[in-house]
Amino acid sequence: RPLPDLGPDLGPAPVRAPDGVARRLVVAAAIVDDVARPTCLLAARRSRPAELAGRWEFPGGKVDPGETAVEALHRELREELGVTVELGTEVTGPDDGAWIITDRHVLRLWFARVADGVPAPLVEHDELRWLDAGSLFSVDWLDGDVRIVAALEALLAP
Ligand code: 9L3
Ligand code: MG
Repeated sequence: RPLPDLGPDLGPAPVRAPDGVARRLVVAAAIVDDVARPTCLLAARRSRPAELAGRWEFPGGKVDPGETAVEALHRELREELGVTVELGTEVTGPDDGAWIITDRHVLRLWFARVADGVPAPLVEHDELRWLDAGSLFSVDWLDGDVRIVAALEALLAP
């Protein structure tokens, strides 16, 4: 069945999730201190749009036309946090390997380590916080990210 025209916000290359709904592909990073033995990860508090402001997420954003998912992730982290990263393994989810995060977005997530720069909330965040296993749920995660955080909890070393 052909993919519907989703309009400019969803872009030209939507992904069909297992529920049959076409969604825009979003990529994000679980930035950790050590990809081989992570003990803490970086959460980012959104400053926009208004309906998401104050909620916490894995930094990242939409894949643009002509970009691969990994290219988009490097671009987003450079734009949003001012860092260069080295990617670790992908954190696969239950939805064809990805994570449905909203009715219009499906997320792919990778472990990452900062290779250059110091993360700063440059564009669409107003605070960054390193969270360890014991404080993972001390921030108000975006609804779609909550089950990903829960999955990562088991992967963080004490
Ligand atoms: N989103 C959810 N969790 C995330 C990210 C990076 C994004 N970890 C949602 C928020 C927006 C949409 O995906 O509804 C697109 O994200 P962005 O391009 O505004 O960062
Ligand atoms: Mg973003």
